[in-house]
Amino acid sequence: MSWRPSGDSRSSAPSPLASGPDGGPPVLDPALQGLIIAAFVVGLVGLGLMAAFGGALGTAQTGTAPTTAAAVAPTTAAAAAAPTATTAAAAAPTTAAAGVVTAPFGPALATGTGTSLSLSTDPAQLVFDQPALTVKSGLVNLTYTNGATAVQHNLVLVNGDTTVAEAVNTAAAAQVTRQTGGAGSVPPATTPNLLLGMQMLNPGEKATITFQTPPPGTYTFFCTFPGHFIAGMEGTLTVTP
Ligand SMILES: [Cu+2]
Repeated sequence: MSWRPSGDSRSSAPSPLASGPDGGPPVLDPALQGLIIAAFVVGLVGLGLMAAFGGALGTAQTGTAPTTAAAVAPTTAAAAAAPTATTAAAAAPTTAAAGVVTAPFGPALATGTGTSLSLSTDPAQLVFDQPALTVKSGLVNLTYTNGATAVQHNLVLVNGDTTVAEAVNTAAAAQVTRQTGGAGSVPPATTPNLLLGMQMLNPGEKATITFQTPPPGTYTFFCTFPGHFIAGMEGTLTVTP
């Protein structure tokens, strides 16, 4: 048992026994046994390395999956963020447009072909080109033109006189902070005594409004652009039987 004192058999066993045989045939050549042990150790180490490497590969593959998932997750998040940003970007104009009146409105609004009526504004002064209109009761197709060169105008028809118009104009002025740009100051469609309202027209712009006249009588129309009604931009609509 002296030939195998410990695990350090490769350095001690071969030198004394392999070089100086004492006559008796060795049961097993210590050198060969050392080689076998060495091969066994190498094999174990190899297996250990393979196991470790395989584990590392498994870990690497396992790590690849999360890496892929992590890559997908941000991509998905980015993809989800993109539409959100797009939606937000699209929502901004939509919200702005929603606060700005872009079409005629009011309980008198109607459709069909009726009596043609035209109205415009002075090119420079804050007045209508006609201070008074007269129309037969019924359906009316009003063509309204902003004849100004630099300011916006609109047209609002109310069931009442100047005092009623002033109240509706105040309701319109309250909308300036809610609506954006120069298209503000349009009264809500639900404003009391409002018969017909419309969006702001830019200089030179024209719009055709079809409405059903109220019962025969005298009504007031005016412009709700800030300051225009106060400046005298109003007129009367007389409805005849
Ligand atoms: Cu005006």
